[in-house]
Amino acid sequence: MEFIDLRSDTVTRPTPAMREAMARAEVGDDVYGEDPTVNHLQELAASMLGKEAGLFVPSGTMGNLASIMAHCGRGDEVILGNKAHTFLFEAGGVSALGGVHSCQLPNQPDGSLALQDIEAAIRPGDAHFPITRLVCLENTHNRCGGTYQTVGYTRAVGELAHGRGLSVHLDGARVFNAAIALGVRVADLAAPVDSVTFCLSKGLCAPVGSVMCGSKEFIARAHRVRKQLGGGMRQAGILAAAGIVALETMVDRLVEDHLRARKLADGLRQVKGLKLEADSPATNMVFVALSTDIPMTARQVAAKLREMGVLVGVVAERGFRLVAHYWIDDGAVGVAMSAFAAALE
Ligand code: TLP
Repeated sequence: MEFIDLRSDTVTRPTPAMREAMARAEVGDDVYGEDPTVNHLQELAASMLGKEAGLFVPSGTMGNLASIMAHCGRGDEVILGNKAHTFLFEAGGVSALGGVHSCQLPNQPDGSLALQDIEAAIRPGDAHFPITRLVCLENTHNRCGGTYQTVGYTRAVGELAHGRGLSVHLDGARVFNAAIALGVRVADLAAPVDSVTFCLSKGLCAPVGSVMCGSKEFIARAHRVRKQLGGGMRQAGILAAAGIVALETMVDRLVEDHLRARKLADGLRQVKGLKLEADSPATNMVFVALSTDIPMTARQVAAKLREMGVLVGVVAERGFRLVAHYWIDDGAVGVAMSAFAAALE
């Protein structure tokens, strides 16, 4: 059965144009810095993000970890949200592999960290405490509903952090979705932060990879960390070639995913037994909850949907996440809505 896969935008397969570019890619040994396609991708990414340099890494998880390790030494502290992907879903790599202590602040419903909470969390210089080094933001914010942070907010965090001698890293796995939703340049969202990781392998549809961007000096440090983590990939131009096609052709179309997510949300709002936040979705993610009168768990409903050819993410006992992406068209949105109605009948 051909499934309609709404579990994530990570399930996107490469387009025919990407496969062609991959087949033709010129390659070299990237650990020696000699892969022309990787170099091209890194330069293109850095220029789009408005940073001096870029570094191709196998995943968003490695990009965030390598960034935090390049900013912090062992025993230093990173301030992040209690719903941050880096805190919840990266297997504790920051502490397990980086030796970096984390201070989790409550994410506000829109995914932001309150400025006064950040201010209050910065440690005074006292030998009892770890040294606060870094603030991490996430844009769009996955677990807060695919919400976006504005340029003004990001700037305010940058000013606060820099004023206190801290750096800022942005987990921008979906920062292009944020830029498209806000109608701003992605470089404007990245300007206030010292480093950003964005993913090629989510809504942008490339099969593998993320790019870290920052100053030349930061990327030089990150390069060493990537090697330590085993992320030196040799003839990685095969993968980078798809990333170039992603950056050149897949950014502007993200607006279609946002429109389809809205259509899906509006349809699901009409299904008895489902609840959605009034202002959702902000971008390409739709979070849906089962109302209390439904005598099934999300897992049980998801199993019924699967039988009807629809895959959804189960994110809580009674909660789902559905993500619109390149391989979800209007027809798929219609099928998913009908499947939910049938599953809850
Ligand atoms: N997120 C995945 C899952 O891990 C939850 C998904 O399906 O959304 N930052 C953010 C904000 C992410 O959403 C993800 C992946 C990552 C980092 C990690 O990227 P990868 O999977 O490339 O390591």
